[in-house]
Amino acid sequence: MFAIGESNPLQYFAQLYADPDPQREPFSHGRQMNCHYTSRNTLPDGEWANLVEIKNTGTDMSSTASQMPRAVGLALASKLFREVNELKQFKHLSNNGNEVCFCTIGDASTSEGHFWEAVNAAGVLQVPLVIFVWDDGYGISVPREYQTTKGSISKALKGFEKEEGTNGFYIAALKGWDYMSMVEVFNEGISLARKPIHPLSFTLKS
Ligand SMILES: Cc1ncc(C[n+]2csc(CCOP(=O)(O)OP(=O)(O)O)c2C)c(N)n1
Ligand SMILES: [Mg+2]
Repeated sequence: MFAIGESNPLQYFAQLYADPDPQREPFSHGRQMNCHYTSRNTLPDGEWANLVEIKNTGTDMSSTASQMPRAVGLALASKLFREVNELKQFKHLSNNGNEVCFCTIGDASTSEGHFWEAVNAAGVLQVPLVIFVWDDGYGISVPREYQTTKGSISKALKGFEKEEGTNGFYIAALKGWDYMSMVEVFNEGISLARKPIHPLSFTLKS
């Protein structure tokens, strides 16, 4: 968030010390723990901001994996903007559904029910969602082998993998310490997610 100019050290410490001042702590006004960022999607008068021109971040929440159903919803919104003609007029909310939702989660948090509901729904709906599991081998002090079947979330997800003629999704295992190769895989994954796929079609009924 510092690198993309969406936060700064003053805001970081304001959130850490639960500062209620919205100028210093714009993300949650002191209500959340540190590193819970979000971007404002409305203007002071309550109207929608121009979401196409800003970097949009949906806030994390303290219950691990609770971001997952919201990530599916955001990705589904993008798909709807792509496919539903009646939504094309809202040019300030979406660039014709070209957005990809990039969502991150810790390895231990993949044990939560929300995670499994979300990956199943994403595999069926074929929405532009990229899920990045930060696998550091621990959930606080619990080692991965006591937390995840086969000690590997990519192995455990194998049955969800996309095959010729099926839905599902692509799975890639990366080296977390090799930043440049991660960037390459992210680029590839995001391009794949952005490709139009139409296994389900949506129509807006009044
Ligand atoms: C639903 C829920 N249960 C328990 C916790 C307490 N808790 C906070 S972080 C954490 C471990 C998370 O581990 P992991 O997902 O691997 O993320 P990491 O910190 O290792 O990146 C737990 C159990 C929580 N925040 N929410
Ligand atoms: Mg972890």
